[in-house]
Amino acid sequence: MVKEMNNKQQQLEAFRVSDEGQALTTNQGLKMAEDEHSLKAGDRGPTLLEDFHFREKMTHFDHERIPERVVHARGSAAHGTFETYECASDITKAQFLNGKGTKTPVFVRFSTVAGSRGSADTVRDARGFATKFYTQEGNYDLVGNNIPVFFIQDAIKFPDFIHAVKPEPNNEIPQAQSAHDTFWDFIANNQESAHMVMWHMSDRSIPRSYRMMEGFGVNTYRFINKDGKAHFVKFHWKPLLGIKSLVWDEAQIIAGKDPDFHRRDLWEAIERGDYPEYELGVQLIPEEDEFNFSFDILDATKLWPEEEVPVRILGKMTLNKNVDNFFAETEQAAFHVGHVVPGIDFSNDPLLQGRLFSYTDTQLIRLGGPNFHEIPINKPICPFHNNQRDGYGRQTINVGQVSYHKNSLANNTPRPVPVEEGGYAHYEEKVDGHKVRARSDSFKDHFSQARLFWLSMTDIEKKHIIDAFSFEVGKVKNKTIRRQVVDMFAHVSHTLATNLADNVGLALPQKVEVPNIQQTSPAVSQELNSVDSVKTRKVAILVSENSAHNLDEILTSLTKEHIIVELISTKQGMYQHHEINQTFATATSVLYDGVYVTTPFADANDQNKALHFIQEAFDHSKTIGYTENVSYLQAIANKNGVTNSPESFMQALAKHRHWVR
Ligand code: HDE
Repeated sequence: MVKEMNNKQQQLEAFRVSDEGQALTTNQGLKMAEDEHSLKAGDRGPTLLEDFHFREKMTHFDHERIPERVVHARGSAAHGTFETYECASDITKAQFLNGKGTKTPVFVRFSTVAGSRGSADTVRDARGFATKFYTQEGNYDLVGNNIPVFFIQDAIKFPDFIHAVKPEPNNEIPQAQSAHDTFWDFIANNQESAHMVMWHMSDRSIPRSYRMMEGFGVNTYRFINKDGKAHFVKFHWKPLLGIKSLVWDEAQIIAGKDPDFHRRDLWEAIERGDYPEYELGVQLIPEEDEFNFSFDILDATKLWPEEEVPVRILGKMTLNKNVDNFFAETEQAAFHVGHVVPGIDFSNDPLLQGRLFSYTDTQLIRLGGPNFHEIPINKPICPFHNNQRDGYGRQTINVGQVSYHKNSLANNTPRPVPVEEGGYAHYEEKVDGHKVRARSDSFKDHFSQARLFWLSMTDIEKKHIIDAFSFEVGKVKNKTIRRQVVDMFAHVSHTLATNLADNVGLALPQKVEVPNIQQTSPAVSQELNSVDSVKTRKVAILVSENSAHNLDEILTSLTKEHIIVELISTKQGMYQHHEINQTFATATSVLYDGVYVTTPFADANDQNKALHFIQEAFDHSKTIGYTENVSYLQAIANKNGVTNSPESFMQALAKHRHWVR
C-alpha cells in the first residue's frame, strides 16, 4: 500500500538517509579502506594517536547518550493525521479545528511517568499522551495523560512529588513503581493527591494497550473564537477500540516476559495497517459560568463530570506511520504546553502555569541548547522567522545584516503580524490581586471527587482498587505511613479503608465523615462504557499433530474478524501445513487476550505445560475456547467465557474479561 505523504512527512523526507549499499566513510566523507583494526605501531604494538578514524568513531560513540527525560523517560511514538469532523469556529479560531475535513499532520508520544528509559511498559503508572499538531499556524502541543486529574494542585510541588515516586535516593530502589515508602509518605502528607491516587489504584494505570486508553489535557485551557468570545476548555482523546486494561498479576508477569509489550503492540498494529484511532473532544465552560460549579475549575485535581459538562467531539486522529529512527524522532521530540496557536490560550490553573516554564527549560539540558526547534521532528511545517541567533548546533544560515527589531535596514522585518492577520495575542484577562504565596480556599476539598470516583465504579472495579491499595501499601515498610494512608482514605470510603486496613494488618479505621455526596459519574467507569470488539485482539491457538481437523475452519473464522492469531505448540515447525509461531518456552498466556485449544497433548509433560497456559489465562479472566476432543477442559466447560465453537468464542472474546466464574 502506497501511503500519501502529509506535509510533515514530505519535510522529513529531506532528512532521511539510507546507508544501505553505500561506501563506508568518515563523517567528513572520506572513504575508508579498513574498519576492523585500529592503527598500531606493529601488529602487537600500541594504537597511534594519529588514527583519526578510530578517534572519530570512538568519540561519537562515547557521546551517543543524552539525558533521559526527568519524567516520562520511557515512551514510544508514531506519526499520523488529525482530521476534523466539523468546523469548530464557533468556539475557537485555531485553523486546524476550523472547516470540516481539515487535515493536520501529528506526532504522538505515549509514555509511562516514573520509570527510566529501559523500564517495563506494563508497570502501574499514569501514561503520557503527548500530541504535536504540525499546523499551518505553528506547532500546537497537547501534552496530556491517560488520567484526567493530577496528584498536586501547584507546580511548585512537582519536584517533591517526583522525588517521592522515583526510586529512593539512597539505594535507587524500586524501579518504575509507586509501591514504596516515599511515594506513600508523600501521599499521606499531601492529601490533595487523594483523587488522583484513586485513579492510579484503578485499572486505568495498567492499560491493555496504548491503542485502548483515553487521553486528557488535564489542565484547564481557554478557547477563543474570532469574535473574542472565550470558553474554558478541557481536552479529551477517546480511543475507538474502547478503554481496556490488564489485570495486575498479568501486568507484573508481562513486565518480565515482554518488557516492550505496549511498544511492540503499537508498532505491530501500525505495521499491519491496524491504525490506532482516537476522537478528540472538548468540554467547554463559558467564561461567565466560571464560578457555577461545586469545584474550582482551575484545580487540576478535579474533573468536570461529563454528565454535567458534555464532551463535544471535534475530529479523529489516526496513527499510520512508525518512526524510521527511534532516537532521531521519538527521543528528540520536544513537547511543550506553551506551544499554542491563535484560538488557544491558558487559564490561571497553577499547575499549568508552572508547566509553562518547565517544558522548554528541560529541553535545554536534554537536547543541549536552544536550537532544538531545528531538529527535524520538532520543526514546524510553516515558515518561521525571528531575530534569535546562534547557540549550540545551529543549523539555519540566516543571511543578511540584521538580527534585531526595530530596524530600517531590513524594512523593519521580520515584522509582527496583527491579530486580524493571524498574529497571536494573549487573551486580555483582567487580573487583580495581592502578591501572595497561597492557595485559594476553593482548592481545599480533596475528598469529594475521590469519593465521586469510588461511587462511580462497578463492584469489580472497586475490588481491583482495594487489591491495588493492598498491594502498594503492603509494600510500605513503615507502619506509621500505612496507618496514615488508611486513615486518609477513610475520608473517601469506609469500605475501602476497612478492607485495606484488614489486608495490611492494621486495626480498622475509626468511622470518619465522608463527603456527603451520592452523585456518580458513569463516564469514569471503564466497565460501564465497554466497547465490545474483537478487532486486533490477540489469540493463542494451542495445536499439535492431533489437532482437530477443523483447525483451518477455526483460523478462518477468527482471522476473518480481524483477530490476530498465533499458533503455539511444544516445538516449532509445521503442523497441518501451518507454521507454529511460538512454543510453550517462548510464549505465555499473558501475551494474549484469549486461548483456543484445538488438541489434547498426549505426553503428560506437554499436557502440564498446556494446562498451565490455560489455567493462567483462566485466572486472568480471559476467554477460553476448545474443541470437543479436549476432554480435560470439560471440567471448566460451564464457566463464563469458556466456549466450544469459534462463534461463541468470538462473542466471549469481545467482552475482554469474564470476572464472574
Ligand atoms: Fe509533565 N513534564 N509536568 N505533566 N509531562 C515533562 O518535559 C511537568 C504534568 C507530561 O512525551 C517534562 O520534555 C511539571 C501533567 C507528558 O516527551 C517536564 C508538571 C501532565 C510528558 C515536565 C507536570 C503531564 C511530560 C519532562 C507539574 C498531564 C512527556 C520531559 C506542574 C497533563 C512528553 C519533558 C513527551 C514531560 C514537567 C505535570 C504530561 C520536566 C513541572 C499534569 C505526557 O518538563
